[in-house]
Formats: sequence, structure tokens, C-alpha cells
Amino acid sequence: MSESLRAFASGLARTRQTLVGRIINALGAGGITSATWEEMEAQLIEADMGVAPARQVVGNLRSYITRTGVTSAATLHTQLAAELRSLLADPPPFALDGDPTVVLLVGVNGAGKTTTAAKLAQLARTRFGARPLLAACDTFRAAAVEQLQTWGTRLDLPVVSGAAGADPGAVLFDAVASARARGNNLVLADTAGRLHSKFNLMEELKKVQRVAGKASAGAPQHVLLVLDAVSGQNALAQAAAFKAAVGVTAVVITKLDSSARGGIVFAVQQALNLPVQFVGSGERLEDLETFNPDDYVARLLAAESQR
Ligand SMILES: Nc1nc2c(ncn2[C@@H]2O[C@H](COP(=O)(O)OP(=O)(O)O)[C@@H](O)[C@H]2O)c(=O)[nH]1
Ligand SMILES: [Mg+2]
Repeated sequence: MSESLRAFASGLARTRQTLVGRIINALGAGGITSATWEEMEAQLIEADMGVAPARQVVGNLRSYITRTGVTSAATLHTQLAAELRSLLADPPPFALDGDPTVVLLVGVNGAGKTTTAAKLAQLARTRFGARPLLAACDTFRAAAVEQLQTWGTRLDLPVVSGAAGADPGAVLFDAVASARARGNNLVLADTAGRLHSKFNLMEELKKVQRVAGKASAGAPQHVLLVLDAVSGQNALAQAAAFKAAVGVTAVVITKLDSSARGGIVFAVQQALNLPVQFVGSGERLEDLETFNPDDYVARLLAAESQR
């Protein structure tokens, strides 16, 4: 197991302790009472799954038992896995069909946008055969541009930036032109997570999005909302605001290595109807994976049965 996978698994292990451990124990102990169901629902809610999905999982499992009379821990384990899996959409494909394909990374400060831009560049290059270029559209903070440039140097990738305070739309326009000229088929645009006001931020992002469309037909092909798993249910409020402003196509959940609450993956899908496309599980370049719902649920439950 790679180090990043180990970190991811240990993040899930923490999730497991709160999310699944006591549930399975209660089910396995054979004494299913209404208190078991209440406990299970509370555990799922505590894991940031959200009230409605938690009720749905519990309700479905409960009616399954009523219907079938099955109470074996192994069968309930399988059924719980199926219930959890049914709440997760498959990630959308990451097609490189633009001229170039443009990805906007949006989200609040500290969510992990800049780091994800670098990790995604690496992932896209190694797995999808992309030739990425980074666009430093967070022009609000000088440090943000430098941070992206540092990644660009490490990755040996071109970074297009403007002067401090430059118009981020103009930076993206230049980045698209530069990508065409250099033969880069993927532009990963880092954006600001904070401006003078939330209104300004959303208006700026809308403008960046419009400029992308002018620079390249059909762009941005992907608007990825980067959410920090640690922010839990707060992430949902952020997500709703970004979704309303810029039509997010999918979500990247970061910091799954440090989160005790992997349930946010379910909450995002249920409350916002947004698929999770990538998950981040560490600070290193290789710590980003395409979200795999089957693996996610399997890892959540498999390690459990080893205890
Ligand atoms: N543990 C962990 N830290 C992360 C992950 N992704 C980003 N970070 C860290 O979170 C902090 C903020 O990330 P940054 O990319 O600057 O966020 P931005 O403000 O949205 O651009 C940095 O210290 C990153 O190293 C992750 O998946 N796991
Ligand atoms: Mg940043």
C-alpha cells in the first residue's frame, strides 16, 4: 500500500470508528432494538452524512430486515454497503475534448484549490495523457501566485500569471492563448477564495467563467468545487453558493486523510446533487485520486470486518 493510500485508509479508519464501527457492532450483537436504529442514525449524522441521507439508509435497512427477516451480521454488512453505495454517483468522465479543455477550481480560502490544481495537473498528465498549463487566477493575494509558481517549477509545467491585482479573467484569457500556442491541451485555473465580499467573489468567478467561454468554445468544461472534508456541514452552505453562481460540474473533497467525517461525501451528493469527481488525501502531489464509490464504501466497511 502506498503512503498516500495508507493515509487515506487511516482517514477512513477514523470515519469508520464514528460511522460504521458501532453500527456493525450493534447489528452483529444480534440485539436490534429501536435504540439500535436511533444510534445508527445518530452515528451517520455525526459523520456529516446529513439528516435526510442518514434517515434513508436507516429506513431502507430497517425495512430490508422486516421484509426478509435476515439478521446475520454478514448479510446486513452487505446490505449496508449496498445502501451506502446507492447514494453515491459515479464520477463524471474527465474528457480532454476542449481546445484547450479548461478547468476552473473554485472554493473558499484554505479548501485546497491551489494544491489540488497541482495534484490534478500531475494526475491528468500521468493518467489521462494531458499536457497541462496552470493559470494563476487568484490574483487577490500575491502569495497565491507564488504558491502556484512553486508547484509549476516542481512539476516542470508552464504557469501563466498576471501582476498582483490583475484581472483574473484576463489572466485566464492569456493562459488559453498561451496553451494553444504551446500545445497544452489542459488549462487548470486556480481562483481566489476570498475577496472584499462574497458578492464580489461570486461576480468575479462568473466573469472568469464568461471569459473562459470567449477564449475557448465550450469552456470551462469543468468547474470543480474544492471542499475541505474537515469543514463538514459548513461545506454544504459553501457549495450551494458556488453552485448557484458558477454552475459547478463536480466536487473535489480534500483532506480525507485528516477528516473524522467522511460522511460529507454522501451529504454533498444528496443535498446538492453534485457528483464527487476527485478526492484528496494528503499534501503531496500523488495524494489525489479519481473518486471510486465502490472502493470508498468497500474501504469504509472492509477494514471494519478485520477488527
Ligand atoms: N492533509 C491534507 N492537507 C491538504 C490537502 N489538500 C490541501 N491541503 C493543505 O491545505 C492547505 C490549504 O491548501 P491550499 O491549496 O493553499 O488552499 P486554497 O486556499 O484553497 O488554495 C495547505 O496547507 C495544503 O497543503 C489534503 O488532501 N490533505
Ligand atoms: Mg490558493
